[in-house]
Amino acid sequence: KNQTAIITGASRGIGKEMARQFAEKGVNLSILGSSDDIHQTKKELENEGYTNIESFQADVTKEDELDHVVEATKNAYGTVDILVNNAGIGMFKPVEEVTVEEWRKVYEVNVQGVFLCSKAVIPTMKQNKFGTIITVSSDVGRYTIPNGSLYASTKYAVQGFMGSISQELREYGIRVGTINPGMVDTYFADSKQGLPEKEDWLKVQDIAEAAVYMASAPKHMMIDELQLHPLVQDYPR
Ligand code: NJP
Repeated sequence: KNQTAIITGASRGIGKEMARQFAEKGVNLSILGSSDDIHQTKKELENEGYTNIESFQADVTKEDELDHVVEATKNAYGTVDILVNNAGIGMFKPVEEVTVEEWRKVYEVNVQGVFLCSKAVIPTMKQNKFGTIITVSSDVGRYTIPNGSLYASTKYAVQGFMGSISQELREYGIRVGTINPGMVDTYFADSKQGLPEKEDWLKVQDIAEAAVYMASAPKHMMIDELQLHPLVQDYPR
C-alpha cells in the first residue's frame, strides 16, 4: 500500500522539491504552506503528471489548522505515515537588533511549529505502530555562528525536541530523524532560488533525496541524523 505524507512548507524551496520526489515514489501527499502559493505548487505538480496531492493553506503555528490538515488527510487517504517538518524561517542579525516580535515569530514557526505538527500526527502513528517523523533542522543546530543567536538557538531547540521524542516514540515503531543541511539554494532568509552566487551551494534535490532515503529505509532501521553541506562550506567539527 502506498504511504501517505504530510509535508510542511511546500510552497517553494526544499519542501516543494520534497513533494515532487515523494510523489515520484508514489506517496500520497498533503502539502501545506501559510500562503495560498501552496495551491499553485499542487497545480504545478499535477501539471507534471503527479496525482494524489491535497494542498492546505495552513500555518504550522496554529493547532486547529493542523488538526484540520490531519483529519482531511485521513479522510482522503486513510492514514498518515510520514510527517516532514520542513517549514522554517531564517533571520540573521546582531543580537541587539533582534526585536522581541522577531524572536517570538521565528521561535513560533521553527520550534512551536515542529512541536504542533508532530503532536498532531503522533496519536495516529501510535495507533498504527508505524510512522516516520523527519525534521529539517540545520547545521547551526549543532554549532553556533555570529548573527545566529535567534535562528541557531531555534534549531538547537529542535534538536532537543527531536532527540526526546525519538526516545519516546521508538517503542511505538515510530522513527524520528533530523536533516541538518548547510547552505541550500532556496528562498530562505529573503533570498531567491537560482542566484548565480549560490551555484556551489546544496540544491533542493539534495535535501529532498535525504528525506526520501530516511522515509524509505526498512522498518527495522532508524536514521537519526543526516548532516550535509556543500564542499565550499566548512564548519567546526
Ligand atoms: O526556505 P524557503 P527553505 N506555516 O523560504 C513555508 C531549513 N534550512 O526551503 O508559508 C507553514 O524557500 C513557506 O511557505 P509560505 C530552514 O530552516 C535551510 O530553505 O507559503 N509554512 C515555504 O514553503 C527550513 O526549516 C537552509 O510562504 C510556512 C517554506 O516554509 C527548511 O530548511 C539551511 C510557515 C520555506 O521555504 C526549508 O527552508 C539550513 C508557516 N508559519 C536549514 N512559514 C538554507 N536554505 O540554506 C514559512 O541549515 N512557511
